[in-house]
Amino acid sequence: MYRLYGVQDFANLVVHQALEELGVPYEAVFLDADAGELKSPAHLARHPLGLVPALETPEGTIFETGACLLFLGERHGLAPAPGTAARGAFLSWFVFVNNGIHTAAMDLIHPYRVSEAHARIVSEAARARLVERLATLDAMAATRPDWLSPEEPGILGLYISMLLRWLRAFPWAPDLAISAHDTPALLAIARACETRPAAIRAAAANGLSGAFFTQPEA
Ligand SMILES: N[C@@H](CCC(=O)N[C@@H](CS)C(=O)NCC(=O)O)C(=O)O
Repeated sequence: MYRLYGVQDFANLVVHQALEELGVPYEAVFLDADAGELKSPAHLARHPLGLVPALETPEGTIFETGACLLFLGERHGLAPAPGTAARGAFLSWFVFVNNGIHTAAMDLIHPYRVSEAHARIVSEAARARLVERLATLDAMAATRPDWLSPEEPGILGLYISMLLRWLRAFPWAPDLAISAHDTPALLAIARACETRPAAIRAAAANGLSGAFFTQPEA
């Protein structure tokens, strides 16, 4: 039995969708960030930085979105298994998304964390990096590897889809938003993901409906 700790529509969304797609037993626990529950001793014991997601597993609690997804992927599927021919390529692109796109998305959305005085410049620079990296990712996705295609659900497609939601819905300034429609191969994956019953169920638990990945409302 897994227990996923999160806040509605935070990064736990994608872990929630993976758990639901895998059909493994889990419980989702939503914390109240405004009430300080992320910084409570109980949550700090799960996540040293007091962030989400944190995933309680039979072997202990793990944190970081990428770690939670890779852990579930190794155990249950939705990714090439360790030791298979596709694992190396899959890992390369997964880490690229986690390290190159997720982190840049944070700067697009929360540039004041880098510099309050230069928030616009930080967000614009992040946007430029994201546009370039998304084009690279889109070109790869257009080759439709088994582990990243609209036909097959997977942890990488779900992860990319959630990030596309954020880039469109939550940039620091509205004119810096990035549309999934600029990256057709990624758009096709996000469209497929947002119509899967499992992803819809998890999205609903996070208060989301409609085209929550491709046409999100902030
Ligand atoms: N690199 C971390 C980032 C975690 C993170 O920043 N989570 C955000 C939600 S998307 C959070 O918990 N924010 C609450 C806060 O900043 O207090 C991961 O991928 O898990």
